[in-house]
Amino acid sequence: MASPTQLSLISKASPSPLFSTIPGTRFTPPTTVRPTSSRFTCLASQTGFFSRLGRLIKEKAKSDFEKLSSGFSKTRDNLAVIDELLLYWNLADTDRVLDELEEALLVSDFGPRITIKIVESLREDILSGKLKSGSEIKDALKKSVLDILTTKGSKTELQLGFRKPAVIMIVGVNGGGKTTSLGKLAHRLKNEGAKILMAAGDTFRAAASDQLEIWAERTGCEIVVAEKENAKASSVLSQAVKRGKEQGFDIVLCDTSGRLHTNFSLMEELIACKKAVGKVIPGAPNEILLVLDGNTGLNMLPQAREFNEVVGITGFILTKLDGSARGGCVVSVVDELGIPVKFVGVGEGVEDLQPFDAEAFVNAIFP
Ligand SMILES: Nc1nc2c(ncn2[C@@H]2O[C@H](COP(=O)(O)OP(=O)(O)OP(=O)(O)O)[C@@H](O)[C@H]2O)c(=O)[nH]1
Ligand SMILES: [Mg+2]
Repeated sequence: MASPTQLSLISKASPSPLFSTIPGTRFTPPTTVRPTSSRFTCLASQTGFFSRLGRLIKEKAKSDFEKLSSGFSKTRDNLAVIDELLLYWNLADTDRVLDELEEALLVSDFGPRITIKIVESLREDILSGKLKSGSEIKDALKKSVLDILTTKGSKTELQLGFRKPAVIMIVGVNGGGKTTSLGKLAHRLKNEGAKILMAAGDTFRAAASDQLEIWAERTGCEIVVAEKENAKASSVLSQAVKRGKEQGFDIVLCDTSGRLHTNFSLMEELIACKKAVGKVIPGAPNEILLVLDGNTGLNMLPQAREFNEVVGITGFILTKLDGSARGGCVVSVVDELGIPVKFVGVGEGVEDLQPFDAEAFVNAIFP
């Protein structure tokens, strides 16, 4: 196991407006900072810091509909045929229209189970006379999708508990977008005044910690990396969380190496990481977010099931939706696993991680 001396705390400039910029020092009293209306200005030790932080981030997302909407443009294009179908809909055409609607949902990776459920419920309501026009059918379609997302994956806000620091672990298969998502998440949380420590838990590839260091620099966060090669990921994470606790960080964001969900020993390493973090702070990690590549569509389902069985996933981050026309997988993954999508990645820039909002999503794909 790597000893604490094998690990170094690389202190990057930390120009948080609310906290001391000197690494390892206490918070400056909030009274020395002029609060702005959009910023959260309360210390973590005060009641509700984390729940308010989660809520605030989610609320901000609502005002950034444009970004979410452009991220889903390819999926929207796939589904545009539905508008054309419904524009000229009449009762005699019901079977043909529903067949084509079914096809459009399948092409966008809603998955057969959800697609059939939605289409059959529409058919019933049309035949019983409950839905009488194309626009009523479209509203009912939107409502069905929204109902799935809100009943099965309603807790889309980050759940960070009450103890400082909160710990978030980012996990997933190779190349899904873990490190990038961690960097973007750090940016969002830091913008709301949280003091963030990154932990370079991907000890598998030498370049991995360099990549995270670039994100630390870009976002002005501090980072813990292993000094020696082949350090155990679990020791890096446990050292980082200790550091976070001793030095008053609000949130420790833990990167991990990419692993195939079918690789038993690598999946065991994740269990070790989770345990190591929990030994430092009982109850941690507060969130284990599984990064899923939107381009893989329905193939993400077995990955999600396996990761969930091994470490217990608390939420998904769906990445690369900007390049994917398969955005329906958002719905199938929530429906199949009953775990909320918490963020969606809609580009490679620092601002391109959007908190997931079910209503905004439905309006983005069915305008
Ligand atoms: N277009 C787009 N690209 C993304 C998004 N998220 C990540 N990427 C890109 O995907 C590639 C892989 O991202 P990483 O963050 O390195 O993925 P990772 O899961 O950490 O990879 P490993 O550590 O190798 O397992 C990079 O080129 C990212 O810029 C996204 O939401 N949209
Ligand atoms: Mg990575």
